[in-house]
Amino acid sequence: MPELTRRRAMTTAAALAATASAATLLAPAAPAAEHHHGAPDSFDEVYKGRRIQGRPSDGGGRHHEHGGGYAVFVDGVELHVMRNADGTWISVVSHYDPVPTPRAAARAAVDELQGAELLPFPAN
Ligand SMILES: [Cu+2]
Repeated sequence: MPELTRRRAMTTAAALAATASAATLLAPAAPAAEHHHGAPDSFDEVYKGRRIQGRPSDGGGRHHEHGGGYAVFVDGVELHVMRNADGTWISVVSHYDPVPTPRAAARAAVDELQGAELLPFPAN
């Protein structure tokens, strides 16, 4: 069962990497977040069988930014999220349903996708 193996691997990695972020170890394509200005903490979990991750990003040219400074991924594909002025968050998948945290936005996206793959947001 690939999902179970994956979950176990994640748990093991998290246990081994007490200080280093497991997300960094498992997602080498993503840049390390070196500084963040009051951004929410990173997260990494399996929600409804899908891996959701979030971490502060320095906007190092990976894609256009709205000043969010925070990157969210669903199964390794970036989910474009935006922070509203009041501190709530939305994503491209649920633009009109603000939620309190990036993790909540990631979970809402998983709910919304209903198992569909997330397509990479077109970079320009
Ligand atoms: Cu955008």
